[in-house]
Amino acid sequence: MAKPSVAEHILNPEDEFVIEIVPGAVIEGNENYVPNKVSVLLGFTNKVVWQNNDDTAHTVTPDHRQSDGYSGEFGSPGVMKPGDTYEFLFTEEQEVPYHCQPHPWMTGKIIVEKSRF
Ligand SMILES: [Cu+2]
Repeated sequence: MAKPSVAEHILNPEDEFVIEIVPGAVIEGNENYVPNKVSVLLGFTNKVVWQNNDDTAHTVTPDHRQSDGYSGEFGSPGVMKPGDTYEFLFTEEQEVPYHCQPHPWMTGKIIVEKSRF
């Protein structure tokens, strides 16, 4: 399928949004994805980067299969080792609940919204 054409400001947003997998995230009850529930704005912060700062491997896995018309399938390809990052460019409004495959108590959510400006 051909990629949809996407506005330049959405392809090259002003900022990236960083979500840290914090040290100790592997332990149930600890904070894990920080911040945990985030709204990002198309054209501003729709490029999201997960950074694994824990000393354990983790994943970013959608709760339900999720794809973006431009960027394709969402989710880290396999595990993210300590120090690894995973980035994804969201180009459409969507809600993305996700979790860590080996540690299902680790959960987060991204809400991608249209800018009203
Ligand atoms: Cu994990």
